[in-house]
Amino acid sequence: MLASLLLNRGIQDAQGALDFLCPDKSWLHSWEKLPDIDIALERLEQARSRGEKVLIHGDYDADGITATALLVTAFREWGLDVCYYLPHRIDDGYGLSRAGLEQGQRDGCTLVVTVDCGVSNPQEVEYAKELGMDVIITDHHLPPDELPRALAVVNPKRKDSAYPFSELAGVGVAWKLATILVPQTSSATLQLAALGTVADLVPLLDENRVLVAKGLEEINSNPLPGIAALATAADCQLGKLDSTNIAFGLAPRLNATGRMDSATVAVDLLLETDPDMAAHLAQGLDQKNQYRRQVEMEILIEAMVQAEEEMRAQSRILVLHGKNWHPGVIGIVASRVLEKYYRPTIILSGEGMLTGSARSIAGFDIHAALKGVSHHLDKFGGHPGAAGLSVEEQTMETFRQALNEYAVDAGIDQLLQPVIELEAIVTPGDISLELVDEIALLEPFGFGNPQPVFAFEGFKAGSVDLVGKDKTHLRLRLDGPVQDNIWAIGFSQAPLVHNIDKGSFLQVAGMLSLNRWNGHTSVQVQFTDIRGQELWEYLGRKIYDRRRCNQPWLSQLMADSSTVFFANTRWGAQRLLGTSLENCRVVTLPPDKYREKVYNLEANCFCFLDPAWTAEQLRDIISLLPQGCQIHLFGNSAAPEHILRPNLNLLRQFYKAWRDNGGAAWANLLDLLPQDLSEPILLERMLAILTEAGLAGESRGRWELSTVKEKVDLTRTQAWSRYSSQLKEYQNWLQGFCSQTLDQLLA
Ligand SMILES: [Mn+2]
Repeated sequence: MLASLLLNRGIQDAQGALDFLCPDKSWLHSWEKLPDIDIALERLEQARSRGEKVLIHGDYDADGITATALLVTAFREWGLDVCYYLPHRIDDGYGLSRAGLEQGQRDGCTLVVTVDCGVSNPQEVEYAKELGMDVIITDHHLPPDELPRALAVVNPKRKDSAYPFSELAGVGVAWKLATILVPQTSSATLQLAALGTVADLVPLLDENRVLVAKGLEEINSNPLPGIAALATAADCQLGKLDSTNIAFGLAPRLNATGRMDSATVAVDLLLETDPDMAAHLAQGLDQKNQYRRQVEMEILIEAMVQAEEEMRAQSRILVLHGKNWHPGVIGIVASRVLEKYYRPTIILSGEGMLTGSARSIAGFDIHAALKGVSHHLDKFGGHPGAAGLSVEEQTMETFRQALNEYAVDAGIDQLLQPVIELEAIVTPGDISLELVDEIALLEPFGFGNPQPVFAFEGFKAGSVDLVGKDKTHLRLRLDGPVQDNIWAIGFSQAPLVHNIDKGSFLQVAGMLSLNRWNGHTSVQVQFTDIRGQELWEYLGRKIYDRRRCNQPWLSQLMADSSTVFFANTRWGAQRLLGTSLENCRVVTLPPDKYREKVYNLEANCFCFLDPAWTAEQLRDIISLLPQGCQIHLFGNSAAPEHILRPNLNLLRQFYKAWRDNGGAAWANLLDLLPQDLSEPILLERMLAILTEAGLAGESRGRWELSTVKEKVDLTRTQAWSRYSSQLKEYQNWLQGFCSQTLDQLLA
């Protein structure tokens, strides 16, 4: 298994495997191969010997923040006088900034060293020179054809670079420079390099893997006060931090400062030596992050409404716009919308000139798409998966159309189905604690080295349950052939419950992990998708058979407010829906004249709590529902059959109660029925029988009892015999409903 996982990661020989499994600093590439590094080093030595002041210019994301903190740490230790500047996302924009250079000049700096930026800023480099400062660029962004005329441009992505690995983060390049000045084993710089490398989503392979593995070791044994405080603020367990904690706990908090405000405070935190002060600063970052989440959620709600409209209009690329959407979070919102609809998404904000952020799906190059329609754009730039742009508000509509036409021509329709990359097939006999340990050798996981996702085959669905506070998680037991069961959990995967048929074979996509509980360790599957047996289709509608077992499928349908529930009686609906009845869309079906209640019902999901009154009716209703919808058939074991034809006992009791009460309005009469049978259809039928027998009559909307002189046989009325045959038919239908196959039922 391990060998095939290594092969999947492009590792083909024993040495490669050894290097991968035991990441070690000893085989890192020599810094001497980095372009211009000797020039940079010479100028730094000169600065140190002359006692010059050096400006470190970073960037406002986690990569730029950690890279700045790293060089400040290393330069100070080496004996340089430094100050630092991070651009402001909204005031300065991305990259080397004039305001920063001016501040450096005021502070008396004569040398600027950039981290994580600068290679795309030729004009700012010229400006720095005008201000009397030399410029050393360290960066990892793809350089333009013509490099800025800086003293040195240290960038492994330069066309003329001889450096063997080009995927370093900005902080990785800064770390290479730092290792020349301070020992390679310096704990502080390793920690910062690991943090920024994970956060910047560069592939965790080659040197990045070593940096992250070694940096995590340092973070877990002897964390910088700032990193420890940040981890605590993020609810991560000190000493046990992994790359996932960094990606989802620490990095978002670092990034939040630059999204909502100035990121300088994040550098202050990483440089802080006093634990109390660090805790205070980390709290501040955490609050910024909470604020970021709140703003993001508000925008997301508005964006989703627009996205729904665009989906209805069959847009291939979602272009959404809000005047006041915060430019610092539109990139994250674009990712969220993409997750939900799996369409490339562009979020624009502002008035007049709109600025935007684009995110794309696998296989669709959004940068190329923007280039293809660039005559509608003011500016654009980025990568195949993510890009930035600006466009005039007036041209937004033509841009949207042109972009969608481009996408269709580029064959986007082939790509709109999300794909899960499965690494290997796992069958019941394969699973063991040892296998999980083996997989753990591939850590740290992240971009470029994902935690392996497997296809689990040969398992049947055992017990199924919705769990969690809002019942949004799905837990099920995967049953192997010889009592080798394993528990599986899917976070926020409750909707997948409809792909599961208890007792039948499943295909599950998921990761293996250990579940430690009550001193007991077991293997569990964390799944992201489940495929069940092929669905049964009828007249182009998908039929889900839940006649034998209502839960937890019914709960999941009740949680979706758009589901339409059909029931024969209000009482029957109450039996299955309980107190949620009031919040659900319930349609009670009469035995006849039901069609007007079913026409034009708009929903994707319909649910029969009772199987209608007859087979013909069930088939007819299904044919009236929208093509492509889902239809769930449930079994309602306690259907009140006698509603179709009241029994004599009930008629007698009703007659007596009526006589004693004297109430004659229709609603009052309904109250005279036993509570569990208080259904309009029953009352109508009782009145029809009584009227035909001459015991009751209606005049001007009021019902009156008639005086009886002789004994009346109600069973001789035509209404009685008509209802009796309906009842017989219904009883047969109910009996057959649970015992027949779907083919037989709907044939
Ligand atoms: Mn970067």
